[in-house]
Amino acid sequence: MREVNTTCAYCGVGCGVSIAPDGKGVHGDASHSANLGRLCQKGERLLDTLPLPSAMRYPRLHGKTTDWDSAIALMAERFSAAIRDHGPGSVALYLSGQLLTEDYFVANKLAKGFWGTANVDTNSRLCMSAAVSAHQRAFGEDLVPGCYQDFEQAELVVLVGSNAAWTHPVLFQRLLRARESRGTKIVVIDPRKTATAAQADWHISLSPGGDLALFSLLLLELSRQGAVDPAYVEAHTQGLDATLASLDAALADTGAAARALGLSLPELQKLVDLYRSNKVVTAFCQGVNQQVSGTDTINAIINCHLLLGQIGKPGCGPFSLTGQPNAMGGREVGALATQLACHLSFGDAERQLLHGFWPGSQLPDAPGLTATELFQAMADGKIKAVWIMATNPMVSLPDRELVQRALQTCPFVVVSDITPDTDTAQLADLLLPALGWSEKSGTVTNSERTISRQRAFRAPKGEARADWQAVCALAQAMGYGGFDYPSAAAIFREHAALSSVVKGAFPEKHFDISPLATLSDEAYEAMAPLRWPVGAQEPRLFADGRFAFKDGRARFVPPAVMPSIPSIKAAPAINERPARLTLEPGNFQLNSGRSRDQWHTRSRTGHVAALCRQEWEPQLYLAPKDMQALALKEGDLVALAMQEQAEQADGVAVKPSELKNVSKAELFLPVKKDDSLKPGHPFVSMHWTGQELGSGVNAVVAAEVDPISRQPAFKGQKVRLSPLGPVWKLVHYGELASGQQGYLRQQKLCLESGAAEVFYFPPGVTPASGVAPAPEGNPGRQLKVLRWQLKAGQKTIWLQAWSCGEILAGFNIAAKGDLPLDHIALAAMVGRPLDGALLKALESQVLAGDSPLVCLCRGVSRQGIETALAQCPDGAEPLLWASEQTGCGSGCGSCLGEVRAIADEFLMSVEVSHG
Ligand SMILES: Nc1nc2c(c(=O)[nH]1)N[C@H]1C(S)=C(S)[C@@H](COP(=O)(O)OP(=O)(O)OC[C@H]3O[C@@H](n4cnc5c(=O)[nH]c(N)nc54)[C@H](O)[C@@H]3O)O[C@H]1N2
Ligand SMILES: Nc1nc2c(c(=O)[nH]1)N[C@H]1C(S)=C(S)[C@@H](COP(=O)(O)OP(=O)(O)OC[C@H]3O[C@@H](n4cnc5c(=O)[nH]c(N)nc54)[C@H](O)[C@@H]3O)O[C@H]1N2
Ligand code: SF4
Ligand SMILES: [Mo]
Repeated sequence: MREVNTTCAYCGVGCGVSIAPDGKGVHGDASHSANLGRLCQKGERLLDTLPLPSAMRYPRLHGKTTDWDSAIALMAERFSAAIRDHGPGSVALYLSGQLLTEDYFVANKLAKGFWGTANVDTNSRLCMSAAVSAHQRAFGEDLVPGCYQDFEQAELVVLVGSNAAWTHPVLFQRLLRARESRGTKIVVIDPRKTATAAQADWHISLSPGGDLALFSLLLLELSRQGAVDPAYVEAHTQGLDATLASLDAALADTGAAARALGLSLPELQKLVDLYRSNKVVTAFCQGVNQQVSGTDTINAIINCHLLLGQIGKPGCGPFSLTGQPNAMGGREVGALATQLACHLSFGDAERQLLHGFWPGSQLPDAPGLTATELFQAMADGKIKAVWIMATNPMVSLPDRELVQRALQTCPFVVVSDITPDTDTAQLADLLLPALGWSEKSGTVTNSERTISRQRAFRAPKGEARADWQAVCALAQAMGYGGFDYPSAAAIFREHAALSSVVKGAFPEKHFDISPLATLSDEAYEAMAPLRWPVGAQEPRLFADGRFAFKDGRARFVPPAVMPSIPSIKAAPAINERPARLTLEPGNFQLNSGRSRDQWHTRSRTGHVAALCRQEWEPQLYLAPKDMQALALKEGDLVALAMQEQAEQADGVAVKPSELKNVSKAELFLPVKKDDSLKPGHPFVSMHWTGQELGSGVNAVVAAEVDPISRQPAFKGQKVRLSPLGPVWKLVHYGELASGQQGYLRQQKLCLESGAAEVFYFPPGVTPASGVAPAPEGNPGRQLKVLRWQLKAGQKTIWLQAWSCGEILAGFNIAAKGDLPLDHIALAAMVGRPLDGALLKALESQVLAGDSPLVCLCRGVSRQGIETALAQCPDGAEPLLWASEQTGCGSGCGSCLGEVRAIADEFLMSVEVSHG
């Protein structure tokens, strides 16, 4: 057996990973051009994610196991009937950037080619469609010009609306190393001071939504100050004058416009100087794509690069960071409702070409419904059968309530997933088990156009099938020819052959993988990562200044909607207002995005304890000024609702008595202070689902769409925030039932060992102190109950423990308001003999909050040791001092090594801060 080289399952960096011959080890593939051997935390933990809490092995119809033949026969019947009775517009596919290119290719072929509907959209609509539209408008085709080496060869890298340190970590690490070796400057434009911004040379904390105005101002100033490459503009572009003229009028007062964005004139000038005197890469992601003006903003960025002639050359260019591992592959095969295969559009010649290529096909003559339009049509009863593959729209699409209504209205919902637990799978009529990463085989394309193989290295259990196999089975059952592929390789060859035909007919197109049309099965199996256009020597597109329009010229694109200057007045207004229960709607604009260790709707990462520690539970992060203005303390609960809904309501905060009938579109979140935020712009991680929150974050995010790309503007949702004050929180440890009822929200935590569950209670409601029922399967077991309380400053913490035969069987900890706890340390106490020492340790750990306990014997936490060290007099030996002051290490002494390490670390940090 040999190592298997495959590609990471997560982000669009597309790192190569090598799997040890026994399938038990993973490391970065040093030969892969994307990562050159490096991996991030998520990549390192890939194998840990594979055992799912409940994997899907067999098809299920309305919850009951069925077989594939029956499932496919039923699908053929339902989809055929819908098309026959209601037309091709009544069926749809909703796909995902986590499918392989081969899956995507056949799905698109089935719907667009044979069902005759363009109702094929993908979660890339929520992610990349603004970039797709902007590329098409500027370049004539959806093309990312640069490659990752540009990040290393640039003199300046500007990251706009990208938290790459967390979301594209390996690429960001490449950038940091380049800075070390050659002094690359890094500028981050983000309203939040993210982990990425914290490492930048300059963080521009722009007013949210200000990017279009900023890059428009930059274009104007560059051109006014003569920083133009006239030869380039003259030879390779068109539309500059018209673009400048239209912007001139909108942004006449540069100073006022800059100030409104939160920038001084000298700062704007600094940015102008940086652009005019450096080779610049401008990389952008969801902070730009997920705006109402997303497409215009990307074109504004591209405009600046065209003006400077900084495109198609080493170390410069606009760079769209793709989100998912195969968002790019989906775009290549045309699996968006707004395009056909191979970057074709819906013109007659293009449709003719495809018709000729797929005998018997009938192609739609207009774009289909985009993601949000599709679910609206579904809710309106217009879609009679839908197949959702590798995405969880109940959580990820805007307006969860609408999505739920849509899935409940649609008469036949098929969902293909690797687990039946997702919020979407629970609403399916028919569930199909798909092969997941490690079991499936095919290709993916990353952000820099590199196609790499994903290879199977584990045998699937049960009857899960590759998504392409399920699609082809349905197509054949519906009587369509051309779906009898023997392998993924055969599909890939057809994709490449189509690219060859398209290139022949439209030579101006740049997407070209035609040399791969003749790959043998063996060559496909062995295929090393390669970039398209396949066969080109030059890794960048447009090196020759030729773009994909017939005339070869790139387009300067003026904004379709002129830049609106976001007002920064909202922030002081909140601050001036006296604290009161409900703020008027409109004062809060909710920002949402990714946390470091979780992947999207958590179906692949929420069960790995190590990936859950960074953020145990959903929280609403708030700027300190907002906390103050609303008289909120950390841990207080707030109710969050969409502004639209708030406007209909009477403007009064939820009263506890009304909480029984809370609207679905309301979220209850504890708040956490976050210095990185601007007032008025709270942040929440997008990852939380019905399993943790009883609902998803997008229950309160309706997200207007960008009129050009139809991408939802997730990043700027107007919300109403109603403080509910400190409420009772209870955490239960152990496998027993906690005996709780009447809570507002409950969530199981994912721990390496042991179990824990968190409960939040409505205002005015206290947790039950009843005896926990005996564990299931052991009804006769006698439990002893112990109840007591602890004082932590002003706060009273209630404890209740159950012992069974002198063993601690489980316990509850409850308090009103903030209750930080070290869940790992506490859960580990369950199952130990309940003696005085354990009780003492338990109490100390509770008082230590979420600081881990170091000395178990004396109950001293890391925090306690650090507090003592901070008071250590000069000349005293820190270890001895800490031990004397806290008692740590004076019991069994086994913690002394750890105490010494803390003391050393503490001394180091003191030296660093002094030196
Ligand atoms: N850990 C992790 N990594 C991932 C993923 C994941 O789920 N988890 N998902 C992958 C996918 S599919 C995607 S699309 C990418 C997304 O990668 P990113 O786009 O980097 O991630 P986000 O956190 O969605 O948003 C980025 C930043 O946009 C900022 N922002 C909000 N509003 C504005 C604005 O008006 N202007 C500007 N300039 N910035 C703004 C936010 O504050 C946030 O810091 O991540 C990929 N990588
Ligand atoms: N509020 C807010 N909402 C957002 C965003 C945001 O920033 N803020 N970001 C948006 C963006 S950029 C994105 S990309 C989306 C992501 O949103 P989703 O696509 O909904 O998120 P995932 O959790 O990745 O869903 C993938 C599903 O496919 C399943 N799966 C995994 N592998 C396979 C396979 O091989 N075959 C099949 N059939 N199933 C598989 C997984 O178990 C999971 O249920 O969320 C969007 N929604
Ligand atoms: S950077 Fe992205 S592709 Fe690379 S290992 Fe991390 S998650 Fe995987
Ligand atoms: Mo994404």
